[in-house]
Amino acid sequence: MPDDFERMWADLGPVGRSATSGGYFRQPWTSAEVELRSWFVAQCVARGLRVEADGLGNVVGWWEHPGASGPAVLTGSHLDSVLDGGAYDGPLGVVSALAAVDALRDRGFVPARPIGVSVFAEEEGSRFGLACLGSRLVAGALPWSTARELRDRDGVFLGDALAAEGLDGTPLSLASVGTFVELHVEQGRDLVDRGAAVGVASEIWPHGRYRFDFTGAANHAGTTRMEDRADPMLTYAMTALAANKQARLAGQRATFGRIDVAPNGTNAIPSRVTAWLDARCSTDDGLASLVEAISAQASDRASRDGTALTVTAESVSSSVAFSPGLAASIAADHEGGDWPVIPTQAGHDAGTLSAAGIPTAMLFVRNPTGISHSPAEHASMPDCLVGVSALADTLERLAGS
Ligand code: HGY
Ligand code: MN
Ligand code: MN
Ligand code: MN
Repeated sequence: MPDDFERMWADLGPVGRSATSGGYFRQPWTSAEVELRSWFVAQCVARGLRVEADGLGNVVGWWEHPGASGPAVLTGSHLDSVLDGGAYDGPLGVVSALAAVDALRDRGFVPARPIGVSVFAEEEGSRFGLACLGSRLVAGALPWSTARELRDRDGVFLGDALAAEGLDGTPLSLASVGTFVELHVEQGRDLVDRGAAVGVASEIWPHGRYRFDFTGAANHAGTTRMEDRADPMLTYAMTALAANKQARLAGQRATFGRIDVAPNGTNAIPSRVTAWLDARCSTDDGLASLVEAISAQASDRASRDGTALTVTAESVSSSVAFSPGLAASIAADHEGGDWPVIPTQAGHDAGTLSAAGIPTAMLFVRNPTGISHSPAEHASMPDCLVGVSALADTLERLAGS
């Protein structure tokens, strides 16, 4: 079994990897992500799984053992990455799911219920801006009429990007799914602090993405007196400082990780700065208050700078509480005690499926760097293998007779 995991992991290593940073560029419906999806289909076929691929790039490999019936157990994650992302965020859950199927077969396990291994498309929202796009469409949380009008940074519509891959936007159905389990690399330091190789998720913090459009007046960087400017970059910069302070004081998270500046010239005061706020909070009300406070400070600053501001909520995901019974049963009674049950501030397809009413659980594998969405993300091979056994044990319990 360790061999299977390591071989699969080695297959993925070079796909979409930057020679300069060592990070990954696996944006959805680009060559790297398409290659990964074909690899996944080939892995399913090699295991005799029935492949169900939809019109979005979501794929499930079904292990339908003769006699297996009733609500299916689905496990998996995503293969796309953020820009310059790590190797583990997403692919670890997919490779572990395939390796868990191998482990169950090695154990001679006979599933009483179908088991599916899934890959969901555009989990990161790194291309079309909306995270968990594939799972949202499958879960009915987003209409196709809205999704197909989303544009990437080059102005390409989602509908056209899919059509170029021969995909028509039709989602697969999760009607047969009774439970979903997603294994994921941990994206913070909790498991390192607790000295545990594996943990179980209790909840996902509410989070959202908000577009701040600051407009001012383009002018000459040299001849325009400092008091005569309407500089949207200044308003943006003060807003970024205010957001950081606000989130620190409230014990929450606020990040401006992406900006777009027009006309983007060194010797011109910009006419426009568009900046995207990623905000996360432990409660829905807290998230609303955090964004309100940041927006109010930004507006106040804009009026002092002679600039204008509009704030648009592009997506907001409410708090997700995973099935406590399922989490407790997965976490209980391991060698050395129970596994920690911990909240996460990261979004996941598991959150979308849970919000759609499917009982859902997540397993986390320790990340010794505590760093994610960066090439420095890591998980040790021994910890990954503990994760595979933990996932296999969970599937055995959920799909057993
Ligand atoms: O941004 C996130 O929380 C995620 O990793 N999709
Ligand atoms: Mn991620
Ligand atoms: Mn992920
Ligand atoms: Mn000049």
